[in-house]
Amino acid sequence: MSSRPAAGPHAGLTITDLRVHSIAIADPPLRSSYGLHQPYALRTILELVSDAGLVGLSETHGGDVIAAQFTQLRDRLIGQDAFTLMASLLPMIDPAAAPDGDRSQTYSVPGENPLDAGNRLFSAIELACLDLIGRALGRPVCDLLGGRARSAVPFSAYLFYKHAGGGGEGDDERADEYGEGLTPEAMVRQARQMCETYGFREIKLKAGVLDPPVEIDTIKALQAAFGDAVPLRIDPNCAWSVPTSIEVGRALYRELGRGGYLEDPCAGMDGMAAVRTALLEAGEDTPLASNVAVTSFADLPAAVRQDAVQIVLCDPHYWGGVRQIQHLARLCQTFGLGLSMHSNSHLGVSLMAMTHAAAAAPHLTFACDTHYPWQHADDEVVAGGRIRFVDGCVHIPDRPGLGIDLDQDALARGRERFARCPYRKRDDQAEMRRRVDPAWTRRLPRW
Ligand code: GKR
Ligand code: MG
Repeated sequence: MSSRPAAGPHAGLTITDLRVHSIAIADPPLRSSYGLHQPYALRTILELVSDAGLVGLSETHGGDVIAAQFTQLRDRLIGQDAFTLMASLLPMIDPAAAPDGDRSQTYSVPGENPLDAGNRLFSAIELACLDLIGRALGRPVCDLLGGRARSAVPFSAYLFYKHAGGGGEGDDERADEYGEGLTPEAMVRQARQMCETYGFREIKLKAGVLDPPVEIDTIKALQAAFGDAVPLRIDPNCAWSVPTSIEVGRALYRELGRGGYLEDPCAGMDGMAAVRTALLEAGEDTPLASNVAVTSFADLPAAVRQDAVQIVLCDPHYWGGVRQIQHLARLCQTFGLGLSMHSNSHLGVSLMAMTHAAAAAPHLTFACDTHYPWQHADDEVVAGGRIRFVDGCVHIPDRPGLGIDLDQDALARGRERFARCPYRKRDDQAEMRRRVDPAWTRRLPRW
């Protein structure tokens, strides 16, 4: 049988090119257990071009390695039909073929486990394909996925302990919008400012940075400031031992128990399971969430068997794309797990991908994470500028595909920034040594 599409108005969308843009965007000095954010975050913007002159967009993490991987893929994509292309790439995300290895703690960049590299490439291409198809059919991406469970997707305020500075370097240094944030009081200020600006109604604190008692005080101060109506979550990215995780979990039972969660307190599935067991034995059912112990479908059976994770943090960039997020949502519902969404420093193309993925996942049980407030308007590559939040939500635009276009001048400036800056991969440890402590090493557990 011929695999050629039948003739018709949208008979096929033949791929004629994949344009890969490595860009750098200013990033403030945010802290985590991985170290310190560099003055620029690296992103990759993809343009998937069809013979009809349509262009599908995508954004994912950046740097030289992934750009080279996309360039290598290019020849496999050219000449294929966007409607059927992803089937030929499916082996890249086959869970049965997922490489074995420790997904929990050994890699140096959060969310970018080398074992899941195939998923990340597949995700980015799938998104560009869907944007392309959406443009051709005149339908939003979430409608191509079977329709939306919601048109407005809620996001959460994402607080970071931070040093003074707004990101960028030299002549390109940016104003420090949020100021230094290294005390509970400063973090309450940061939260107020972010919630007032964006309308967020849930708050996440990136922890694993200061001594646990200070981080406990920060959550307590946030709870006192915002009250019970604003759920709180805390994520130390595995910086704590099992006993410390239990101690913090118990100290924050009241604060996290109201619709919040404890995210990746310690490393590894066994550690997470031990924390869960101890909390339950103490009569405390604070759910544990993860984007470290669980980063792919291959991790789910053990997570469920061991009751190690009660909330999965999906990410359309990492889990094999927006369709896989729908599958994941159904699985989470089946096994009684919650679903939330992870993020990393990103621009508006990623934000819209996250929004469409969340819109098309009926079982999404928390507001999604986003780093978007930390990025600067000057760096946005979306035509028309920054995506708007209304009451903490991003709305699905009434436009085809992802609903956005690229500003080619802004994209060119992003490429120039990438060419100028010395960073070629994210390295929070190197930046921590450069700016804060030359002897600093990531130790797990630190406390
Ligand atoms: O931006 O430093 C950061 C975060 O630590 C990020 O990279 C994590 O992947 O937000 C993420 C998380 O929830 O672990
Ligand atoms: Mg996390």
